[in-house]
Amino acid sequence: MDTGCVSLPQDVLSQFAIYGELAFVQPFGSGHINHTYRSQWNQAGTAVRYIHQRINEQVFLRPAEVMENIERVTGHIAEKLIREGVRDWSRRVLSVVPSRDGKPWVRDACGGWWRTYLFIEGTHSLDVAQSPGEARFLGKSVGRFQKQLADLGGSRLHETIPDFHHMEKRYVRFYEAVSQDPCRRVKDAEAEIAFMREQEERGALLIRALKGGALPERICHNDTKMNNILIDDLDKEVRCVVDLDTVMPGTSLFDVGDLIRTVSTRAKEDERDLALVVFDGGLFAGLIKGYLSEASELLLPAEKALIAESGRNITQIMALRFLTDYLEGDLYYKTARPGHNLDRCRNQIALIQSMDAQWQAILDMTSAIGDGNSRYLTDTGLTGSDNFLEDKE
Ligand code: ADP
Ligand code: GN1
Ligand code: MG
Repeated sequence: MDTGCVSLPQDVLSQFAIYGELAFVQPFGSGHINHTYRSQWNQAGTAVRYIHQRINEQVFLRPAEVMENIERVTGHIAEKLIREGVRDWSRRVLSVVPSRDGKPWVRDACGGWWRTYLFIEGTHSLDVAQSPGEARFLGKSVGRFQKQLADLGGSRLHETIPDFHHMEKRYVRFYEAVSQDPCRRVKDAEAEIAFMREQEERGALLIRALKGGALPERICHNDTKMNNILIDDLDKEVRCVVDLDTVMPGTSLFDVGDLIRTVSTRAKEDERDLALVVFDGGLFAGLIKGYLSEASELLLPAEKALIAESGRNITQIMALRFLTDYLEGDLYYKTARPGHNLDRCRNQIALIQSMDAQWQAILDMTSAIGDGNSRYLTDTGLTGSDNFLEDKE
């Protein structure tokens, strides 16, 4: 749910430091949280495009802190890329376009907060991965993102959504929704509620390891689902990780976990035909290979040991969040049809069940990749993994 001006007001656009004549502006992307638009301008005969977003204040209670984090993070990465001599650096990190009075946002007449980024041309994002090679690029990009931020100096980043991946607190809210049942929907979700109850103890593993100090706190993205990663239209390599609202302290495992959740299946997150929601070993292997090729030097053994578990864990927290939102009356995620959140929850549960059916093989594959031995695997026992074995470097 959201309040304020949802369409992009002209007077907001005119307050950003953008020059030229506006050609058009239209809604853009398939994100669940912010309101996103793309505009095109004529700047002395050249068409230039921008992304504008109204920050969802229901979700991000302190937009100024979100923008402070984003400016620090993008500034740090840009500086690094320029130092390294990367010529197309402005396609590899988001660039915040300030307001005419130098702020990273503009407020609208309803009090809403808007920001603008340069549109990264010649890229697209995907909701499902097509091949192990593509999965490898996606994994690589998140490993690189974690490395780029490992040496960010200064104070701790703001927690833009406190306890975002705190499974135990998510369960407290879930149980409240079940007991209060404000929309009388519990009766339609009994099997899913029972499944989530059974999984509660295992689900707490990651957050307990982080809070107990067994896992190091790192700056992470916290929302690395694949449509937050821009892929170059021509060479199909990843150019830029976007949607930086949740970049804040966490564990590296939240990010690799969300990648596993979204990249290791060929089914969309809201696919209703659950027979299609299958964990694909080929995509998974490509992804982990790419991720470790960048992140391996950074990660501690305790983090590496939980990589497979992280995929299951983040899938579980998403199943729980979709189900809670369904029970609460679809207050958080944008929905396009009745029961959309329940469909998403069922989809995520099916993915967990598909992982469980191949669990030992997933663990074996993960450690073989970690040890650099995956090429010796001939029969992995994973669905779709033959693709990976054939996918040469
Ligand atoms: P939400 O928080 O609602 O998910 P995002 O920041 O992810 O919003 O933006 C929605 C979509 O817009 C992304 O999935 C991505 O495909 C696209 N996008 C966002 N920023 C840019 C950009 N600067 N250049 C090109 N595409 C972008
Ligand atoms: C939301 O903003 P978007 O659509 O990239 C959500 C993520 C979920 C994802 C599920 C701030 O991501 O946590 O994993 O939906 N973002 C927020 O698709 O809650
Ligand atoms: Mg997004």
